[in-house]
Amino acid sequence: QQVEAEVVTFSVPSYACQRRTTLENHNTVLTDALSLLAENAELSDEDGRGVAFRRAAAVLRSLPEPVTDMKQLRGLPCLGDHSLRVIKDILEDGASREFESTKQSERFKALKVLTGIFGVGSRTADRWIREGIHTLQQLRDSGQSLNRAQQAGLEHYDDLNRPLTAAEAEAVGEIVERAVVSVLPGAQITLTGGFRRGKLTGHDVDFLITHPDEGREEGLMSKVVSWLESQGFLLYQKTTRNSYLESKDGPARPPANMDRFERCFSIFKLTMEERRGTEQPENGERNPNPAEDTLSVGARSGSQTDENTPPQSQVPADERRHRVSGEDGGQEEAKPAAHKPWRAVRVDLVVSPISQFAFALLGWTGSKLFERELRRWAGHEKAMSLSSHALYDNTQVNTSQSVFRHFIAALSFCSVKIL
Ligand code: DCP
Ligand code: MG
Repeated sequence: QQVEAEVVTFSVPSYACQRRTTLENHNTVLTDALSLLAENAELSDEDGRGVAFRRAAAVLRSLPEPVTDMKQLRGLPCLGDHSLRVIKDILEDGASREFESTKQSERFKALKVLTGIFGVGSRTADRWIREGIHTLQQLRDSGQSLNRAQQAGLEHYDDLNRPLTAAEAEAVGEIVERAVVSVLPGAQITLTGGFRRGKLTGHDVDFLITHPDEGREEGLMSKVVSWLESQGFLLYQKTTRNSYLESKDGPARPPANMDRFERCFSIFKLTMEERRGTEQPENGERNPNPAEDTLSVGARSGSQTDENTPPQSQVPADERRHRVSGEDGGQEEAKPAAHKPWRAVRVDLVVSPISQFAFALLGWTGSKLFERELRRWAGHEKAMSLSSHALYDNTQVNTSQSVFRHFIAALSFCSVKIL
């Protein structure tokens, strides 16, 4: 950061994974606008534009103070013409017409509502909108056939769109731990995703499961699912099997973005008892009003994280509570729980063999932009391919030897500690 003719300019590395970004965001107005435009692009299947806006938002989020003058942005990476135009409008006119009109547009609102249904992606939502369906009621009245996931998504819409608190994530963690330990003692579960990065709220809870003896994790997922089902914890589940070793020539290189671990997309039924378990007052007394009770912990909502917030283990517990900044623009307060003694919660379970655990943990800690940038950095700057399964040295034919050394060396360039 230098002072140049009274204008503070900033210096920021190009890749998000090379930057340390705290949860404190000094440019929320700008990042909220760029994040909404990113979301609109993603929902319109314009991924390239979406990533460009996400990268621009991430750069602004990493700045140590508010931007007040376009001159401060000189030399910053990832700010394309389109993003600069939006920033300029906000700095000079107080608002971006593109941001305002997108936010108000019927199409954007309908895409948000419809893709808010678990199991509905942007293509399905687009098809429905073209058929005149913009609201949940119109969808219910339309007689459209919904698959099992979408039916569950529609049924539990309000719960699944209400942010989860860290206390609720912890309560889910206890259930998953009981399931895993009952069916395979010695197996280990790790919280991943946004809650591992120290976010105070999330849209789901993600877990990675492994066993210290290679191979013992095989068949684990179906047993865990059966246990959860038998105890009445599952409202919905769909398991996809591990396809990493399918190629007869050995491990196939996984596609750049998705991993091939055995994975269970599920919706848990989290009862008031389970939720209360993690926030029991010390004297053992319970709040007579359960709806208030569950929202008393971590009720400060909004999304907080960024492209390279350190994993939770690096953030002191006290700080986790208090550091708040907006990631996706949301500063929405958690609404009171519905008047029923349970809520639906999206939970993702992933099983990894111990030999791939480090890569899986890194890949599932996120954020999505951080992962994307880390892979781009590995590929472009280090000639390596990083996935949630392995790291390949693109310049070597047989890569198995030196990979881990490279991996650790690579991580030392990033503000990530995973082991
Ligand atoms: N992930 C990824 N690419 C995807 C999907 C997931 O890299 N297409 C990784 C990074 C994510 C993690 O998995 O951080 C978990 O995915 P989520 O969608 O659950 O995202 P978060 O947990 O980060 O946020 P949220 O609070 O919305 O759950
Ligand atoms: Mg998550």
